[in-house]
Amino acid sequence: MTSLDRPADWWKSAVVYQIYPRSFMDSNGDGVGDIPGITSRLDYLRRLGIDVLWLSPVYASPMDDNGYDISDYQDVDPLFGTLADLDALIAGCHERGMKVVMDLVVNHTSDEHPWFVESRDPGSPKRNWYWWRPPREGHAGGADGAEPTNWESAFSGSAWAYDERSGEYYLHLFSRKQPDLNWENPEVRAAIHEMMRWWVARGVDGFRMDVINLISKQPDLPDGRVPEGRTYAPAFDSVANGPRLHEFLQEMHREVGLSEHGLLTVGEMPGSTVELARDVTDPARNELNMVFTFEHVALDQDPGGSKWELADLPLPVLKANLDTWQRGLADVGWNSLYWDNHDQPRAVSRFGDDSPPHRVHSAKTLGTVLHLHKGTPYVYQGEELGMTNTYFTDIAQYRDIEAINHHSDAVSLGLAVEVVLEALSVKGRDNARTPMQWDDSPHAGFSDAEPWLPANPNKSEINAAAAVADPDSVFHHYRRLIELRHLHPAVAEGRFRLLLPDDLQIWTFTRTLDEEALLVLANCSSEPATVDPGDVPGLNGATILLGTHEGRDGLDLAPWESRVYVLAD
Ligand code: TEU
Repeated sequence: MTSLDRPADWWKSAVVYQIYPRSFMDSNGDGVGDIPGITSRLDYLRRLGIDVLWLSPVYASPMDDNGYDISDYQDVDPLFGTLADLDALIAGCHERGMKVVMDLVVNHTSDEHPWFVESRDPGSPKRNWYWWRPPREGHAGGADGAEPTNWESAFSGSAWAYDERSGEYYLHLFSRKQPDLNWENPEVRAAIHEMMRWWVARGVDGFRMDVINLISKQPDLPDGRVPEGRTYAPAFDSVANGPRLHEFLQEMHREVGLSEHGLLTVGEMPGSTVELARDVTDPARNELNMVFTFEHVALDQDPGGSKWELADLPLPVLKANLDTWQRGLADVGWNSLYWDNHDQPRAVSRFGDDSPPHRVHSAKTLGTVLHLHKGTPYVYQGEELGMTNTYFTDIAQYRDIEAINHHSDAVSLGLAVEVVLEALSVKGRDNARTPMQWDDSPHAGFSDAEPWLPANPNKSEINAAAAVADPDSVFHHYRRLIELRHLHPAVAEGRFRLLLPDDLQIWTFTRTLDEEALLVLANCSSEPATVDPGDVPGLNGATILLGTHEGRDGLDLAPWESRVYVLAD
């Protein structure tokens, strides 16, 4: 793949499909998805019309966090296949005009990565490749409160692990088996740039960068504010968006040739703001193309609370947040657009209505609203089928380290088990990680063997085979949405304007580019809704480009009905 095949800003009119390899397709009957399995399904993805595959990690890993703990960046884990299998997948994509984006997990490695194994030796030149610190002054190593800072890991407990042998602690913002790399050390940065160039030379078309705004830590490692009733302070508040973040991103851009090679780059940035995103995605600053903000996926929780403290999400709040990002990056930078991924619950269960009468329409309408915003849309595997949460009822059903650690931590702090399980059932990451539902066979066509996580029983109704065969399915609606983006420049580049911001049911906005003006009119509620003619200018004489309810038009909208209009000149 040459830069010819990656014209400038190609990713602005592209749609990205995220694959979680463990759960997409198993080709060797071990119950775990793999790379040859993905390759066997490329024609399905081609039919959907997506332009890019984002692969969650497939690198060598002890799988403490399902691959986000890497022990060799330049090899594929045997669970997923071989480097040759990956080359075949990349070639298969390129033959079909699709590109491949790899997951770059360089805020931390696995504790089984040779770099860290060496770093454990206090005398090793690799000691300063990680964050080693002595116990807090006046405390004996390993004692309560002896951790160098009061930070909490994202997976519960302290973010520091004590190493008896060296008498020091190492930092891990995620699990103990995910020690943070010290990006202050230029040797670390050079090694990562070299590894990225190696993948570019293998033909990959871009990188999704894991928690990339955590790589620059506040040099004095300040303690954080401990919320009431908690032992530790949320670490992200103390480490996110550090003083050298932009310097490190610009250096990476230069050393790897991110725009020279026309690569798609998107940075996952928990705690990122519009202001930060404007700087990071401003092409004049040579950092990244896009960021993943977490603002819109943190609105259904108590403000200042954790994701487990559930809260209602009135539609105007969600509309306002996406509108803020649309206006914030209207003149500089570029937005990413997503409802879910491998860390978030299923979109239709969270933002739609997954009950049988409304699941299909709400899945379609969520797609319409998101894909007609300005930015690059990301479709998470199964979203194009309207796959739902699984709603586990017992902690024994969970496989995700975040869920398992949160459960034991919360229960040990006295929270009622049923309250913890309720929050896990609607917010747990395993909801996104059940096998892809290809058909209604025992393991949903994902595998011939018992999967690592059981398939959602609703595979009998919700599966790709049925969806592809049904022209009115969520699948074909997503296919038409993607087609719309490829055919109408206004979908990619049109100026965004939100209408009726305070309406509790209606989400409506326009996209305007030169002579073309599009209007999206969506009822995002499970009750009928009506709009006043005055509220939606240009509806008279407008033509429906895509609707969820065949043959309907006018001011009345059925539950979860949406229409995309091209407005008359
Ligand atoms: O996620 C970062 C992150 O912020 C999430 O873990 C978040 O804390 C939570 O799961 C969602 O509320 C990235 C990867 O996407 C995730 O899968 C990894 O577990 C994590 O980094 C560590 O690599």
